[in-house]
Amino acid sequence: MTIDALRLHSLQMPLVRPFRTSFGTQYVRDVMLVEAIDSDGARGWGECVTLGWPGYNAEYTAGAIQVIKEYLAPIVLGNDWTPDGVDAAMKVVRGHHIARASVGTAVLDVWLRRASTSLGDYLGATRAEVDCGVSVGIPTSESIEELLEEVGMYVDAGYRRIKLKIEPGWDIEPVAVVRERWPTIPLQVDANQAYSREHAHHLARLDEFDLLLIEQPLEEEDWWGHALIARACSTPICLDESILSTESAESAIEFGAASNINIKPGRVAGFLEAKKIHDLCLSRKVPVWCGGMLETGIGRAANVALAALPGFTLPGDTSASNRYYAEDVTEPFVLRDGRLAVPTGPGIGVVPIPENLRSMAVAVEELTSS
Ligand code: OSB
Ligand code: MG
Repeated sequence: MTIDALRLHSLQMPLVRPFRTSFGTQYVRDVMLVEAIDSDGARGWGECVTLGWPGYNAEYTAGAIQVIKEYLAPIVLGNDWTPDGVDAAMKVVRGHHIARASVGTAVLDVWLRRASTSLGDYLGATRAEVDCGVSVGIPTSESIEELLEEVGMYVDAGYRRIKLKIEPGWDIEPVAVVRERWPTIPLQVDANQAYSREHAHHLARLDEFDLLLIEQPLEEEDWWGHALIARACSTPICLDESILSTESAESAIEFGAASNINIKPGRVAGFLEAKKIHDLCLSRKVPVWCGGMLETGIGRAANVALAALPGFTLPGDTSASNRYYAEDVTEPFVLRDGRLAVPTGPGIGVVPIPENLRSMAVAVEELTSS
């Protein structure tokens, strides 16, 4: 299968409400979709899940587009690929995992569509639907009432787990009031690296609220710090930003820096690496769950297929389309009984609605080998 063209669709999608985390606030999702086209005209899609600025990790959308144009497209275009082959070839570009994942997923999608195989079947999905959680930002007003209102809306919608974003100054109190209002709902928190090692005893105050986990309290590279936090807290520590590969996942587990892992296919450079991390964690009995990056229906379809693997025993940040967007670029993903259905069609199983793609696109660039 030879890839003749990569089309980069840059979209601007207004969020239904601002999403504030410890690293900043998003009002609009600027995201890029990669469309890969092979020499027979077969097409596939991959979502580049970078944010618009380097606040979550070092990547950002304009940088990813640059890396794809300058370095990844010349590797991929005009050559004959298998999914493993293209991911391995792109490793000559250090870092830039999200950019690599977007191209690799688009190529994988073409390949699977040609083989009439769904991504779920290809990865080894064992479920037809997945349990869904929801990630709740810090209210821009910093109002506890507003937080309770938003969480209440998601609980009423049927979400099976609530994740609260925290930062110093917005942690113990919001967690306490949400736990008091919903004494049994599965609850967890995500700090996005906002704390330091000195906060170990402060974070241990969260132990009384029966949380599933505390996600990424410290900086990405602070392995020892996370091990210290894990010793100080009885709540399990989960890593997101720190986990970039199967090797970093194994290091985190062996080192005692994490006892469960958020797998984001973009952050680990693609779905094949995501599956390897899943397989490792399953063999070690380390629970994993599928993270999210405010994906459109394209990224969501693929994430839901991954989340259907047997080791994904915790609900993921795989929420319904209407948690993010009034209108999605694909047919919307709709929550039923707190779950999303795994697409069954070939490849990722969904495509953009042409009219929506046109109206949401702010730029389209076509890269070809000639
Ligand atoms: O840290 O998990 C995170 C969104 C953007 C960047 C980082 C994160 C998130 C979320 C939202 O928590 C998850 C989602 O619903 O897509
Ligand atoms: Mg996170």
